[in-house]
Amino acid sequence: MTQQTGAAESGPSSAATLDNLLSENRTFPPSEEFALAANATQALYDEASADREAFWGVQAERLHWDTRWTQVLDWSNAPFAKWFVGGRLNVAYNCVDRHVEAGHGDQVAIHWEGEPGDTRTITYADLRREVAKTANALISLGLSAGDRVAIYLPMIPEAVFAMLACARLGLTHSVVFGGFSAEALRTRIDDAEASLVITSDGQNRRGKVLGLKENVDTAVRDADSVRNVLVVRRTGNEVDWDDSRDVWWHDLVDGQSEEHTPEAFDAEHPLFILYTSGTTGKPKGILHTSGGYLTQAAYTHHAVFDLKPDTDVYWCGADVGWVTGHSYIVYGPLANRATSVMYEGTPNTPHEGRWWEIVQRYRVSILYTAPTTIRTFMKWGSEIPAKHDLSSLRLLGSVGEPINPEAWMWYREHIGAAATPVVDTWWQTETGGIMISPLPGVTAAKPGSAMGVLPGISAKIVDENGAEVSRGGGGYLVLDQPWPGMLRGIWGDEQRFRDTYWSRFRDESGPIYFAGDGAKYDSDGAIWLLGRVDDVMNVSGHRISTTEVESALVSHSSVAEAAVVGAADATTGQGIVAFVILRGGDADSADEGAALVKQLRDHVAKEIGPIAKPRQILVVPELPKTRSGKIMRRLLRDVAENRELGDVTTLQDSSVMKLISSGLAKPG
Ligand code: 6R9
Repeated sequence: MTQQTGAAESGPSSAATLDNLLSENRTFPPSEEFALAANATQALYDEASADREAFWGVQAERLHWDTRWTQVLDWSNAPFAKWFVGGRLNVAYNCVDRHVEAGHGDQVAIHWEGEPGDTRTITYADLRREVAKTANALISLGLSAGDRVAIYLPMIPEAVFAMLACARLGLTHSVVFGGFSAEALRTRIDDAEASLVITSDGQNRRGKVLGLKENVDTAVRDADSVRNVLVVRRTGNEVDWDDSRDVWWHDLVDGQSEEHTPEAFDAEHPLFILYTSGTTGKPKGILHTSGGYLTQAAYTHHAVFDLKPDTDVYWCGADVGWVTGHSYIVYGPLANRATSVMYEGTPNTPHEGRWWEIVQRYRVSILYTAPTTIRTFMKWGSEIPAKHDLSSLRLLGSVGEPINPEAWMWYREHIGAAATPVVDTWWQTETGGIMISPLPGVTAAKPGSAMGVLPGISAKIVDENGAEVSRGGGGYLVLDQPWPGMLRGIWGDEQRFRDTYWSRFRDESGPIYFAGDGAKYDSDGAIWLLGRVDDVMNVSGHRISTTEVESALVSHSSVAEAAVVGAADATTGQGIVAFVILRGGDADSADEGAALVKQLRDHVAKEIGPIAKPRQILVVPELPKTRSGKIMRRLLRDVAENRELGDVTTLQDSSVMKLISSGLAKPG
């Protein structure tokens, strides 16, 4: 790996812990009872390997198609895939109406719980009405198929109504996480040229009200594309109002007709854009389309989470602002007629047992969350979940970053009564749905491993020349066959799409997809994910690019230069550590220095969002650079993680590291 330029400088720092991981030999097969009743059995692997495309054709039958496809896959124009060619469907009809038509209108779709404790119960019949009304409202605002809509909302049911109303009308939504700043929102609105922004007055966060509408006001100030802002009243705080642009949700949506006839769209009609961090400061608008995406979301949700729609209560603790929320709060579960829990707030408001109270109240049987959340619960102590009745849980899932075996064990033991299967699911915004995961009724899972590729998916680990590594070997994770939920491009940037994902490796049949993750096979052939090999950090499961944070820092007038690394963090997976060189004279005393560091942290939060706030900012006199001027983040990570320095011979000036390390010895 060390011969690769970009990758080597910032490769996964987990080499030391890897040996421990790979000696992990505990395995947890499903109980006989679970295996016997499981949705997915060994037969699924056999069917998929017999004929992959036919297999996906069968999976697509989970959906209602107005017009059946004529060809499962057209890969003739790789890397631009077409799945279910000629097929037509309506995504929202598949997630809502057809369940009502089949007699399940009274089934609860969403048990929603607000942070302050208010609740709403939304049946499939309610959902059908709300989505129809919202769709009619969007029509009345002059929107039509192909237009882009930015959705900037907290975790309230209107977020789901809005997404589904867009899907129903063939509008392409771009959900922007409510924790992002006005600036981040503006970039995303501009890039997609959204004509409508849907937001709320504010959001509840740890018992406080945070303004959302005010961020939108800032973001749309010079956004020519935006004609209207549709505002849900959630928190009741005062908001500025522009009569020519702003519309209250309750004024517009509530009075609409509850009837709306869905139109069928092409399988490749754009469903959504979701922005994710890349290795440059500019986020990438990942584009997903309809038929293939929904097929994979529904199939994986059925097979990996073993959903039994008549009896299960499913809860994915993500936010709709991330891809996990798209595929496993909205599209997958609703396509499968799940009864879900949706929770607005933070896990420790008003107390650290809030999640377990919710599990107990709704008898949640399937829970899906991220390792960072699990580690937080571990830190709070196992006596907290122990006070609640969690006996309804029968399956646990993890996503977002590698899960360390201790966290996996704790999750299974303290949340899953030492009995439930735990599925560690690897996938990305770009993949649309889960790619690598145990099947809960089949796989004997090892704590910390995502185990193997799902039936229908093809992936391997290759060395820098693209040759598959042998058991025990590590390298780069690639996806060597197209899959239905795959991204169809980066919005407005075909070249970046090719360069980022398809230019690194190819095989005899064409380009193959480079995931940007390091991985390793253990001696049994199980897959262990090792983290990103590019300049992307993973903080609490959120992808944040080092460059993005560096750009934010140098946009502050006191900063001359900045280098940012992700350092191992016991709770968040990685923490953001920034090294900054100040412009002369800005922080002459220790007090001034401390005040400035605080200012810088706030500045990053304002530019990107609170999730990008550096854990630590270290003021340094110099940064380590190679002769070609590339910052050696690997060395900075050594410093940030208090390790012996690695090889410094490629440094232009090897005394720099001494300077940095000695500077850090000082308090502050
Ligand atoms: C779904 C999601 C994608 C990146 C991915 C990888 C990391 C996600 C993981 C995992 C190890 C898992 N990642 N799941 N690493 N084990 N089970 O998180 O999408 O936000 O796009 O992040 O997250 O590094 O490349 P996204």
